[in-house]
Amino acid sequence: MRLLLLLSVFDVCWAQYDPRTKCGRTSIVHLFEWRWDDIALECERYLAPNGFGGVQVSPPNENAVINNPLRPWWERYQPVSYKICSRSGSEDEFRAMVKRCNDVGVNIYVDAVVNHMCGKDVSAGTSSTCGSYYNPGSRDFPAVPYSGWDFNDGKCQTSSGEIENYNDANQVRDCRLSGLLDLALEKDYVRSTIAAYLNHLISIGVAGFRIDASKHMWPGDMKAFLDKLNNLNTSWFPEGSRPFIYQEVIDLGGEAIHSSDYFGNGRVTEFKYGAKLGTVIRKWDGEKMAYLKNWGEGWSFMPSDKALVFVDNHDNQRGHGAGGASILTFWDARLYKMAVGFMLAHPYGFPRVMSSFKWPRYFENGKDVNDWVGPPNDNGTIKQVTINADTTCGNDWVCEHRWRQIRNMVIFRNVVNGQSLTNWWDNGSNQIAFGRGNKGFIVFNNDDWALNSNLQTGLPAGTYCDVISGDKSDNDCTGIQVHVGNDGRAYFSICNSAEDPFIAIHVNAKL
Ligand code: AAO
Repeated sequence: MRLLLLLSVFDVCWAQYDPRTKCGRTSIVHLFEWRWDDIALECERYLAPNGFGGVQVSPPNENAVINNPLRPWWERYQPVSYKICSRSGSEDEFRAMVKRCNDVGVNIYVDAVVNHMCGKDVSAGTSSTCGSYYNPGSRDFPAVPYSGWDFNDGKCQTSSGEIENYNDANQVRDCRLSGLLDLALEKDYVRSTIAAYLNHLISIGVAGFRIDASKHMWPGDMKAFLDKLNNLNTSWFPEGSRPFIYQEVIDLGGEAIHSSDYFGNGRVTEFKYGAKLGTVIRKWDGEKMAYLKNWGEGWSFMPSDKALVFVDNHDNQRGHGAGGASILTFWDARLYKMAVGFMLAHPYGFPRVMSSFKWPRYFENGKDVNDWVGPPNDNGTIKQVTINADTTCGNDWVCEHRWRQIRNMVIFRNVVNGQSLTNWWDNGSNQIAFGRGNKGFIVFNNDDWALNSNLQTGLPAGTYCDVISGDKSDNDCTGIQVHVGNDGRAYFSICNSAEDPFIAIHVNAKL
């Protein structure tokens, strides 16, 4: 009886930190700005067969249509109602996607924008993705409904009504983030309205939420609406499953608000991860890959079981948010693949892979003047994700998650799941290697000279297919082969000019 009680307490505690992925799947992918129809197809044709655990989707609710600039990606962060009705599709299309993805064991996580409504200076009218009327000037959102009482105008203490100083936690939580009308989450009506929106999504079958701009809400106010959430839909999840919660909090240190303020509510985005990993792999500030030996809490990151990690996100890949110039993206493909490979091989945190669209990046005085450009579209309608003969994507969808090196490391992470980091090796510079128990081993050469080393892999003897340079198909390997001896050692040779200067082997790619 006491054990049972203990177990159930443990279960309750772990609840909102658990992504509830199926079949030992250990990562998710953000399909930024994709249409629901395309996501449904991708779950069936690619994500499930390759072991992806879930998808973070763009905000599904109705938003302000912005025409100046013309349909920027960021208009989706300006809600006008909680109708499921966006450029990605209708509620029916959303429901069909959730069902089709759940049916193949791929979870859907919704980007929930609940800190605010649209910008205060957006004109009143029906320029919205579902045609609902709204009037930001008078704080009127009848399609919710919200009115003046439901916003923080009276509570904010700055003269501009905007966040002016990130060292003042009150401002950050009670004032407007770049003009966005700040909801009064201390009110039960607002909390209940948000919970009703999220519960609607839960009833459809979503598995959890990325909570946008969490830093701008009081953790206690968030807890109040999170406590109102229902358990997940039992058509796909075990009875009593709680929604997975990961909160977007930017904490690079040096501000009033800390990630740890939010641990009680769920996981938190670890922004130091991508900023530091980018610095190391670019070899800036005297950083070396050898220093990654104590990566994770040893780098003063949050505890691993609270962290949601990523190399880049939809903001910092284009200079929004935080992280700065060190952030690696698909634009720096060679280094990016190493960074994502490292993230997926390393046990720290729960990882999210980014999947982007291409835009006409153009720098003026160090700033990308096209950082606003929205997804590939025809007169505003988002373009389909077409698939080329070589399995890459067309129509300017980058589909990093389909790059062989990244897809195979998603699989690697599933294969080594539960194994601790073992057999660390480095040359004191930028050549490193480590294993995950007796299941997998990875070697990087980011130095300006060749790597030629005999290393302990911890793997059973045999011939393995390197999943970075190729694939195992039938009993053949289209890439480099690695021979592990009876003593577990193998000889690795990686030229510094190799297309991808890293090698990864695991027990499911043994020939
Ligand atoms: C748009 C227009 C605005 C206009 C507004 C209203 O661009 O000019 O005023 O509409 O009409 C996205 C876009 C915004 C867009 C918004 C609404 O990024 O450009 O505004 O949609 O359409 C802060 C928040 C963080 C937020 C991030 C962008 O804390 O929550 O800004 N991210 C999320 C979403 C994002 C979205 C929103 C929130 C809003 O992911 O896509 O905005 O829904 C410091 C603070 C950070 C702060 C940054 C940027 O960071 O610490 O908390 O992030 O500043 O303001 C170093 C420091 C680092 C610092 C950074 C930048 O790296 O170490 O701490 O420098 O100074």
